[in-house]
Amino acid sequence: MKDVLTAPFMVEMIRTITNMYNHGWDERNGGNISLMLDEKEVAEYLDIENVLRTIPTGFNAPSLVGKYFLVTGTGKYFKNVQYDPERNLGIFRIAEDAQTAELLWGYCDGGQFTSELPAHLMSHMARLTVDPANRVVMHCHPANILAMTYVHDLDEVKFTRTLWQMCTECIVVFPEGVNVLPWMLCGTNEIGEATAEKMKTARIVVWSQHGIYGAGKDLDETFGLIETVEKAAEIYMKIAHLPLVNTITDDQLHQLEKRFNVKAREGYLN
Ligand code: 2HA
Ligand code: ZN
Repeated sequence: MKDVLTAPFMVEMIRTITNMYNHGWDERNGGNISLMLDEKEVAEYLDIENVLRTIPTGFNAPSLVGKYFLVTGTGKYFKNVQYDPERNLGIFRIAEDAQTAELLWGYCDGGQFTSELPAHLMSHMARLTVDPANRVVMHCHPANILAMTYVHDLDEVKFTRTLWQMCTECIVVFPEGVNVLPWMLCGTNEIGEATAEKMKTARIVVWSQHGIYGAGKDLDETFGLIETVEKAAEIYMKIAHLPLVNTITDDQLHQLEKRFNVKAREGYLN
């Protein structure tokens, strides 16, 4: 059996987590990632019959039975993942009962998956219904998108339109816009259900006064998506208090749609 620390999915996960920490998106134990894995790729590195522990997830995930996930640990710091992956990450499979995680590797200090697992698994279920290629759910606390939720209207159309106007490439990267949740208590099934519902219509869900959720087919795409949204929010926070002299007009946004063959969310442009 090959060393799981050399697996491309593990190497990419650790690089991404380290990069997110270096961007200042994941202070202390902030943020969490779940990456869905194929059974075949897991079986190259781990004995999938050897369940180390079972951990209740606290909710039902019927469509994820038998699915494998690499997930950050609760209370763990992104800063430390690269130095001790086996303590800070875990690989598990969702058991037949749909509400138990079968641990195959990691959480070696007796720990367990992120407290935000409900939001992650429910978001995976929701994204897979609209995009069977979805593999990643990523949560973090980028400063500018967070700041924006204190000073901007949280209406999804208005919030999305402002972001599209901040950088030319935004409408190309997230034509479906961003969905926004009001402040809610984190770590609960309720915020998980609300996030998953929002994930059916967009790959980005902003958690007001908390952070952001992104979804995508791989770590690079999901990281890039959050990076683009956060860049737009940064521009907004630089200009929001200044007189606006120029913007990207709806006519120009329509030109971008044509040029890049994307369709803006229905009803979001004039
Ligand atoms: O895992 O970011 O939302 C720490 C958090 C909770
Ligand atoms: Zn958080």
